[in-house]
Amino acid sequence: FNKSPAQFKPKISAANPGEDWIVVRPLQRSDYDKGFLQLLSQLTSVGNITRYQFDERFTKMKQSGGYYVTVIEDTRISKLIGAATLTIEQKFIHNCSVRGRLEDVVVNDTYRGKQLGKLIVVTVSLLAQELGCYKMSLDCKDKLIKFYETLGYKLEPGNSNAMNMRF
Ligand code: 16G
Repeated sequence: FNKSPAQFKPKISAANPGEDWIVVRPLQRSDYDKGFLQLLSQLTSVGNITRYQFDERFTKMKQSGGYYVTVIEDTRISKLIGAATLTIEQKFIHNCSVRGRLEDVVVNDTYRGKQLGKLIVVTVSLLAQELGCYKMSLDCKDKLIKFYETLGYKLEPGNSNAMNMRF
């Protein structure tokens, strides 16, 4: 990271998220009932996932390791209002290092202006650094480039074009 954690100097942090009803924590099984999938559907297509399917996927993620699904809860109403996932890729390069990927970042659009996007992205980015990632990468829409730049992410022209093969 180009910005050390000290340089982020966010007014808000996971430990001090600004309002006492905001809690930042890892995803739990019981979040199936707290609107986790409905939240994700504000990002992209989710489908009709049963509790059983959710449970199986949760178990697989726990067993394989390297998945840090982080959520923000509005504890006044027991609903999730933000989420972001850090996935860890094992590498041989950079001395058997690990690379982080920031995935599935979403904040409920009725909670604008509380800097929750910044809160969850900074939290997960610091976690990646703590876990020894040599870099953290993300894909995003053009309109979000500025947002991620304010948090220390950089475009690397000529070096990091996102390409997909959709199946
Ligand atoms: C965005 C997300 C990515 C997510 C994808 C879903 C971030 C930083 N990027 O690119 O994680 O998986 O959208 O879109 O949150 P898709 O359904 O078109 O793959």
